[in-house]
Amino acid sequence: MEPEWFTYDIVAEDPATHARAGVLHTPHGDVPTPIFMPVGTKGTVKGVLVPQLKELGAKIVLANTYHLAMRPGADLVAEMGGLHGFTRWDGPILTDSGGFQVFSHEEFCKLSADGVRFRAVDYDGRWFTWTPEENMDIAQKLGADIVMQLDQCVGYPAPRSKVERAVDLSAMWAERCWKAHTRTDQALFGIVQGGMDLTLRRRSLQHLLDVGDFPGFGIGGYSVGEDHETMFESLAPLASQYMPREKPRYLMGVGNPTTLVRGVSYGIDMFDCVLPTRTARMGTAFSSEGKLNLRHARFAHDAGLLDPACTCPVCQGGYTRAYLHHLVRQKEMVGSILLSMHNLYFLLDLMRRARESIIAGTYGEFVSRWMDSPAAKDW
Ligand code: PRF
Ligand code: ZN
Repeated sequence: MEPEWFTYDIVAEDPATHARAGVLHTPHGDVPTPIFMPVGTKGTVKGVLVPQLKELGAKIVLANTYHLAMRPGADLVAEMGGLHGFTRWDGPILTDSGGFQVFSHEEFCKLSADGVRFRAVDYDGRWFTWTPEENMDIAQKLGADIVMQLDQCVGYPAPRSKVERAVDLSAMWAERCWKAHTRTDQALFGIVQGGMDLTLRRRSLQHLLDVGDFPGFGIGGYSVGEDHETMFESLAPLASQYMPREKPRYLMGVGNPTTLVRGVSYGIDMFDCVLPTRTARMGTAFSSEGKLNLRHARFAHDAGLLDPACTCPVCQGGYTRAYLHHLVRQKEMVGSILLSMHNLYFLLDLMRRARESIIAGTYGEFVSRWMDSPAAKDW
């Protein structure tokens, strides 16, 4: 059953590409699409406070069911008013199932008929078993606006038989998640798997369409070691020709600017990735000139702004590259914070401008301009 308040409106469709601009309505507010969603795995976007996230223009943030189930535990979060009450972010929240995290330590992960048995290697190393029903129980206690089904993500390259098994298992889990999920103020998204094979991708999508009327769809299993062209070979037709037009499409765990720009042209609506915040903590910034590594000695005497073309609070605040270089070299927290803010803004603003150009009917030109710009060369 589709929750009555969770609707997706398409506002505009670009005439030259498959891009669309829309609005996702959730109990904690509207989300304009296309959108980039900052990642707050453990209940905080690393280094960025809620008022700053709002100032940057974040409309929805992610959290992770696996990490929060380990620490502090779903019952504790529920006791504190769910993720909204606990974290003080009062806007829309999406939780990923944790399937991806569990399968990322393949040697400590066993599939059983009933679910997945895994070792919490990031925590105390204990063994846990999760059924799809238990996973949904945790997601419902955390109380995000959008929750993802439990799925199996396969790396690349992988034998076809392995990808096929993951498609079948993810389909079975989709059905069990669908049946176990009862909160009507929360939308459950199915996840399309199938590796780089369009036939398997279509099979996975068909399974989901057979299970129920999911209010939206994740596209998992990309950006797992393949190059960009390999990814788009199956992703482009999947998104632009086969996924239902009237439902939001969420490309999971992909955050480099050029992939966002191209993904939108194939009809992707939502993205998330740790890239902006993780690279920021290593001293790397997105910019209109391409990738900048602020640790580099060439910035030591650079009195210029981080990115003169950027309208984020950091670039507008007048911070020089020399200062950022110093902070990053000295491992000062504020260096990570300022770069995280700039990088998040860069992707949030990129999607905001993409949306405007879709509404203006000029997204094809937006893509060409981006691909020809120095910003595109490193990503
Ligand atoms: N499944 C889930 N989360 C994910 C992925 C997936 O395949 C990916 C793959 N890029 C990122 N996050 N549940
Ligand atoms: Zn900036």
